[in-house]
Amino acid sequence: MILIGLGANLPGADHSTPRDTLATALREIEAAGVTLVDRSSWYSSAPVPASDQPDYVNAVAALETDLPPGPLLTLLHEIESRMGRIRTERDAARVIDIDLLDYHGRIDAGWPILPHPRMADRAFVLRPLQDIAPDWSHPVTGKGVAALLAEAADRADVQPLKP
Ligand code: PH2
Ligand code: MG
Ligand code: MG
Repeated sequence: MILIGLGANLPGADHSTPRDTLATALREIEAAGVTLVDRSSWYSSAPVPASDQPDYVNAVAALETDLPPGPLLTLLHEIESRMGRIRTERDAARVIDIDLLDYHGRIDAGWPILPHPRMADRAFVLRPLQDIAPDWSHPVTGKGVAALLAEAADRADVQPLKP
């Protein structure tokens, strides 16, 4: 399974809402020839670390593709740029962020780092991930998604959006 995390907390270049931006990004991924296998619900989450940024919309999707991790992440970054992402400092508010979380359980310390180095303690990733992959376990520690979520400091701040 290939898992990506999506997040947004600023309106898009075309004034789209964060949720519409993420939905458009998933269509762009499909238009690039990558199969969208599944998508979680949309979640609202407080920014981590806590700040006065707007709340995020987060989701996780499962993909299928023959692209190796590097070219896949390059494609995801191209889609971010097309949607108006401007990179400033780390954890800055953003129009869109698409992260490669897991690539068939591969472990890699190079680029991209796999699994995503901060996914294990982020409820805004783990909660949507649990929707589509409740049996997922962390490739390095073997811990299951439910156990990781129970330990995540931000778990109370992640709530499903109304449909
Ligand atoms: N992404 C970050 C940093 N903090 N907080 C929330 N709630 N959601 C995110 O997607 C997020 C974040 C860096 O990518
Ligand atoms: Mg990120
Ligand atoms: Mg990113």
